[in-house]
Amino acid sequence: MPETDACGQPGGRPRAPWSWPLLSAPLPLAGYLLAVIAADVALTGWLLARTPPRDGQILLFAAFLGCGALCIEATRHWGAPPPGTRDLLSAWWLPVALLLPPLYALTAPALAGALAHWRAGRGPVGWRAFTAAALGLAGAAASAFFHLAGAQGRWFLDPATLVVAAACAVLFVVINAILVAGAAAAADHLASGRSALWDPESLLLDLTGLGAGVLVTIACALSPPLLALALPPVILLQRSLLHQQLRAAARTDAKTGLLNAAAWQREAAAKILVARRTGQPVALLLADIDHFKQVNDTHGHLAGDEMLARTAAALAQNVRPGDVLGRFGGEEFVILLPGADEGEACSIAERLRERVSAITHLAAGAQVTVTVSIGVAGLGTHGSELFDLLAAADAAVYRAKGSGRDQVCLLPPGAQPSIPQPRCP
Ligand code: GH3
Ligand code: MG
Ligand code: MG
Repeated sequence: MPETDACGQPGGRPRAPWSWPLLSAPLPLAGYLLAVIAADVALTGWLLARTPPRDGQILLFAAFLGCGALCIEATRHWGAPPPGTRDLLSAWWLPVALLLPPLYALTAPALAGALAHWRAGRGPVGWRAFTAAALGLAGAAASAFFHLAGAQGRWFLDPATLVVAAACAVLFVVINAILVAGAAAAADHLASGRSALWDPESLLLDLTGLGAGVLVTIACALSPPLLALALPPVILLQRSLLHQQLRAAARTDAKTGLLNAAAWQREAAAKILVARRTGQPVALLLADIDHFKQVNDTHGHLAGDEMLARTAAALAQNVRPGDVLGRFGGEEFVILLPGADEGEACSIAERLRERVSAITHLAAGAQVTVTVSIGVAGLGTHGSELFDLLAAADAAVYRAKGSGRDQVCLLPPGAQPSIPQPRCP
């Protein structure tokens, strides 16, 4: 878990905090990340001076670290998961926090982070150091709280102390989430940071990690050798969690957060099959950014990428949940609109065209804007296969470009793009 994704929104903008190398990050973000890392280092030094580690504790700590290392090893051959991927290492950090003094919870994520970085090359170093520090501080706070509550002996048999342990687990997640959301805010990404905190899928993952962590803690408090029994199920959970996230990433276009072309095609073809069976109308929009090469040439490719992401976000915000939106190619987007006939599709396309033309981005003091030309095609009118709709929408885009760009076009069935035809109302 809490290598929390603070910014995994479709068309996530501005840049996610982890995409900045630490030293070239904007000042507020770099300052925030360094402050959290410095707090972690300073607290570690202070705790080391106050509570030197003891032999028995070091042995237990090494056992938890070993379990964490085995979890990392069990998935490292799948390659480096994208930053923001959640893991189940908290299943080991929570017991460290509850069963050992706060010093250990503070240092465990940094050691595991270094190992993950060495073995699996996971994530940008600055972000990796920050997430380890955030996890460490959250773990140390949970640990201090639990020890202050005075849990002793066979505490896991006392329902009241079990509730305190669960509360500490929640505290661990909440503090970590707040620290990560702070980075998102410092990267001018507050809205996405908030949504990441309350995203139901993320909450479920956090609860899974917490549940596993509490169970491992109880097993280990009963008898440390029981860790050997806890290890296989946690590894299995970790692998399935990572597999699920890698599958999701494989469907997604990294630059815009939309479906990539292959995933879009699969999902659109499935929706068309359903529509053909049920007789529901379906329309397809193909949107192509106008003169995008000029945007790159004038303002640079980074500004071009930013406009791509902003265009994707504008489209995503203005379609319905059942619509299928994807990045089709370089500066082309496709949207399948189940339930929409051609008239409705033209109105939707017109609305999308307006929204995109309202986007502005400041690049080196210059305002960047873009427009789109959108081609419309309808199931039945332009064919019964996805390929037919794509071809018809492409021809309509071609017409829109020829008629001056920044417009929506629907061609009658069988029309050639070079023959003048009326535009959408
Ligand atoms: P038109 O109005 O006729 O569509 O003109 P255009 O310049 O948009 O079309 P053209 O096909 O000539 O150029 C597309 C440009 O899109 C060229 C390419 O460099 C740019 N592009 C494609 N993918 C990306 C990307 O991921 N990032 C950036 N920044 N540019 C991209
Ligand atoms: Mg194009
Ligand atoms: Mg273009």
